[in-house]
This record gives sequence, C-alpha cells and structure tokens, in this order.
Amino acid sequence: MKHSKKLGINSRLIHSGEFENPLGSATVPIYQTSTFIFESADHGAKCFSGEEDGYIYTRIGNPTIHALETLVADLETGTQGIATSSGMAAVNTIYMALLSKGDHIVSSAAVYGPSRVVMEQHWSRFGVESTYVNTANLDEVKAAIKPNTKMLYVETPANPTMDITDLVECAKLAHEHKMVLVVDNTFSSPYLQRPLELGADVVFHSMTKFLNGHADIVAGMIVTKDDALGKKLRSMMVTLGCNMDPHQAYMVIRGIKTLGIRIDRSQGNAMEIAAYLENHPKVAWVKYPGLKSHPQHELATRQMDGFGSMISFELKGGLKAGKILMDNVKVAILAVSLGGVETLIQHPASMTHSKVSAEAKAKAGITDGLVRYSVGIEDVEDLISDLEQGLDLV
Ligand code: LCS
Repeated sequence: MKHSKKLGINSRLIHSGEFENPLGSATVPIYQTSTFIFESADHGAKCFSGEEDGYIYTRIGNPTIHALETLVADLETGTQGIATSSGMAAVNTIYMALLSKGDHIVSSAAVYGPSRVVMEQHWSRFGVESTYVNTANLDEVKAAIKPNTKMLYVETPANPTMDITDLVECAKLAHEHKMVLVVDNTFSSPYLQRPLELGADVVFHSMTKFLNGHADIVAGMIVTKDDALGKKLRSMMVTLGCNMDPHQAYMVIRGIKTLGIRIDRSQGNAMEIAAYLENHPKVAWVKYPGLKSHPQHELATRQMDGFGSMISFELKGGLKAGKILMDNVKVAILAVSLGGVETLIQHPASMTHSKVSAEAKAKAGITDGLVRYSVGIEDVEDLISDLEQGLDLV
C-alpha cells in the first residue's frame, strides 16, 4: 500500500508493506508457491540477470515475504528488509556476510545464549575471533577494539540482564574504527527503539517475539539503510537458504498489526509488576529499565520510547527460591521465548543461556538465581496475585 512516511507508527503497522493487489484483497495474500512462471525464456533470463524485476523462486523472493520485509524495513526506518527462517538464521547470515577469517568481533557479554555460543564454538573454527564485554560501559568496548575488529555487536536491552547500551556512542565508536554496528532489537521492537536512527548499520530481530507476538511462529528479520550492505546480506541469506516461508510471513504480518497496543498494555503491566517485586521483602533485586534503580534508567528514557515488558529479578533465597516460584505460578507459563501476549517465566542459567560457560555467565551478570519474566497482556491484578501466591510458598 502507498503511504506517507509521516503516518504514525500505529498506522504504519496496519498499512505499510508493499504488495501488488490486482483483486483488491484487504489483507496480504499468501503466495504459497516455491516457483514463479516466466512469460518467456527471454523474460526468465532477464529476471536472473536483473534486467527485469520479477519473482523467480521463493528462496530468492516471494510477494508475501516481500510485503513483510518492506513493512519491517519501514518500521525500523531502513531501506531494505531481509526475512529469515528464525532469529538465529538472521544472526548467522549477518556473521557470515560481514566477517571473514582473521576478523574480530566485540560483542555484548550478555546476549541471547546461542548468538554467542555459535560464535565461540563454530565461527571460531573458521578463524573469527570474539571478545565479550559489558557494552553498557564504553571504556570496556574501547579497550576491546583491535586492528582486526570489524563488528560491534550489541543487544540492548540485553537478554537476560536488561543492561542498556548507548547506541549513539557505540555508533560513533564503531565508525571511528571502520566497524559495522549490529544491533539485536528483539527486546524493544521498532515500536520502542529504532537503532538505525541512532547510527547502527544493521538491525535485526527474532520476530518469534514481540513482532509476531502470539507464540505460534519462529521467524527473523534483518534491516539496513545501506543498499550495498543490504545486497550483501540478502545474497548471503539466499545462498545459505535460510529464507522465510510465505505462510510464516503471513502470520507475522497478521501479528504485527497489534504490536503497538500489545506493547502499550504489556509494558504498563510490567511497570506495575516491577514496582511490586522491588517492594517485596523476598526479592533481592529487580532489573527493569523503567525503575529509577536501573543503572541505565536515564539512558533508557532517552534512547527508548518506552521501557518494554521484560523483567529480570532474583529472590533472596537464590535459585532454590526461584525454582519454587517458577514451579508454582499458575497464570504465567513456565516456558522460554518472550514477547508474546501470554506471560512467561524462565530460568536463563539452566535454560536459554545453559550452553554459555559458567565463567562467561558470571562475567555477564547472568547469576544462578536470575529469573526472567516476560510480561503479557493479561489483567495485571491476576499476574500480581499469581506472583504473590508463588512468593508466599518461598
Ligand atoms: N535474539 C534474541 C535477543 C533472542 O532472545 C532470541 C531468542 C534470538 C535472537 C534467536 O531467535 P530465534 O531463532 O529463537 O527466533 N530468544 C529466546 C529466548 O530468550 N527464549 O527462547 C528463545
């Protein structure tokens, strides 16, 4: 649909995304096809050479997937979206497209476990070096940069520590050293934070989370505002074969329409729950960017349009107490993933971050007792009384 960039984000959630619509469908049709018919042999050859635009094969491009790519690129104020089969497919496409043997990456120490483990255990086999620092501390980032550092990789807010990194300062630093700044924007979504506007070169998502929002799809998306970078990333995605499926794309387009109202509600709930936990005598600490006690609360206020719906906390009784709570919640679901309409609770040290070494977890602040809580859109009174009855048992 044609639209003005001046539309607000909630309008763009509904109306952005390009698709040809000869029959006037109100929604994006699902082009459930692997291949597309050429008008002639010459037309096919021209599609392959790039002389003519035209769909060829779904791994390379598909109208339903294109609608989602242009939608998310618009939300992130980028120019190109590259949809992937999962968030991890986006991570590996970025690593493979932009890093070579002998290169070095500086990354946030607290990131989604597998994003780090794949680098340390697998990309290292191909000669890529990595250093993990607290990117919330710019001095640590500066100290880690080496002559062969090609990428600064930041997750903010970080999974699961909720640390916030200053993206404007990281972009300056990255560009002074001719590095690309890659930002995992999964925890915020473009509704709350747009890294490309702050100077990042590449932003990506696990759309499994807030963008889709309904815990029924695994999907990823990379967005950039640089055409050459976009072509490089797309070509790598196509070569790796980690494309999205058209039905999966349709599901995300459907889910994304309510991103704004889902986040408005879940982050309202999160603020109340974070305050409740902070005042609870059995709670040792709470990390939520909306709390004044969060070490980067002021930065979060500046950098984000809201504080999101992810909370980390630890009970005074540590892991033992955390397990009692996790085993006894009745409204929240004990499951990994995040960013959906349903509230989820999980234990990063033994679940999402279990493959990260104990030493690396300790350095990143992923303590044994840390419990992660992804706030959904239920009635906040029910969520608080659910926590209350669980905490009573501790
Ligand atoms: N980036 C972040 C920040 C994530 O939280 C995840 C998944 C990924 C990338 C990978 O995306 P996927 O391939 O799963 O779509 N995070 C998960 C989590 O915290 N619990 O379960 C999955």
